Amino acid sequence: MNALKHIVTIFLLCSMVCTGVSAQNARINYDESKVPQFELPALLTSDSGDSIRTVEEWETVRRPEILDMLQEKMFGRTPADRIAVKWDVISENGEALGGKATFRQVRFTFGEGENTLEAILLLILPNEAKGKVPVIISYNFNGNHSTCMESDILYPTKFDLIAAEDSPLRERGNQISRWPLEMIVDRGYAVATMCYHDIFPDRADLRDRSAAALFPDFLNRMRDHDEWGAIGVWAWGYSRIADYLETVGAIDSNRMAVMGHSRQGKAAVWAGAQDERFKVVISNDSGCGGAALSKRVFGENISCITNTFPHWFCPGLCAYAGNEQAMPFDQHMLLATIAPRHLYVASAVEDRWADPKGEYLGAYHAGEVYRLYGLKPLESMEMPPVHTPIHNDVAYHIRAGRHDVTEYDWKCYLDYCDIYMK
Ligand code: GTR
Repeated sequence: MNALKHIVTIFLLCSMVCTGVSAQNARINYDESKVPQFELPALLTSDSGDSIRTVEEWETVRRPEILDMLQEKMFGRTPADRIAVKWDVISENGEALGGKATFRQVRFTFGEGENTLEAILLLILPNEAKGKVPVIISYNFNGNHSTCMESDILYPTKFDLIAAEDSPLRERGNQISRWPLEMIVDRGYAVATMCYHDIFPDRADLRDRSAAALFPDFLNRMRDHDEWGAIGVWAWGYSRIADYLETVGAIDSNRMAVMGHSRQGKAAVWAGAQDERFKVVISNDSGCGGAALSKRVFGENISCITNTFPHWFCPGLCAYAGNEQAMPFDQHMLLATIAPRHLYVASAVEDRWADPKGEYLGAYHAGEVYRLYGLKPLESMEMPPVHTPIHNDVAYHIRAGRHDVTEYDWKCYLDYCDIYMK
């Protein structure tokens, strides 16, 4: 009898959870005709109501206001404190990729004493280079070992928290299709990649194992409305990788690009917004909280993202769950803070969850600031056809297929970097 009661209870609980999930899914809009009328917050009007007419006014008044608002209401505040970082080269293989590249693994040790965190960077340098090379910095999801077949590439430092003993994530090259390293190296670029779990293991309960826990006052700040979330910490990590690359003789640190896919694309644009060393900033399918306009409420929305990933943003973002029209900012403002540096937003046709049109419009509306600099942004509100990249100072493409990073995406990014970073 008791067993029966348990079964009934479990069944009832399951159906409650499922109804919750389907009720939430029912609220996801995929119908363009149901996109609400919305007004985007003005890029070129200051908080005190003044028009911003010059680059100087933008740089001294409006851009800092926007960055401050994004810290307060979306990503949380990046701590100003500097923490110690030590770099140790742990291996160097000059014969990687059939002799085309040198693979260097570098251990980053953040912090000192008891409270430290380790991360491993894989730096891939083209062997055929004449002089210093440009570099593309990009996190990977499944570990450095997932990007290639080289046998000596180490697992991420906190892999045991993320991947069980028999997990397919442990297979070498399990995301190799996202990393056409030979093509990138052949075109003269270095790649610097690190597993994002090394910086913040991507689970709400693992915050105390992340780089955030190295900062003073970490525990007291945890519930502050503007305490930084994982995306902020990943963005901070991108900058720490740039610090190291500035010390590498083979790298031209004036030509550093940051590229991220999806959640790492959100982190890439936030890193690009805050750190002007990134000369090209690439958002691959970054969607909600990245390039896509939130006020369209198409595909993933603020309610879903803050519920499913409570650790990604600052707690204050929850104020806009189901209430996007009250947001005093939108993603075109985030993208505009990257100007006059180069911005590339890319989408995939089947990736409706990320709202390709919203991603395009985010980049399009950022154009107002690029125009202030005399640069050429996206010129039409209409999206280009599939596989027709626009490589203006602000760039965009949409390709066929699903949420992913493909060789086509990389080829487009390299073509763009050839124009603006070579
Ligand atoms: C999804 C999430 C998106 C996107 C994606 C990813 O589940 O809802 O915002 O970040 O994950 O990172 O692949």
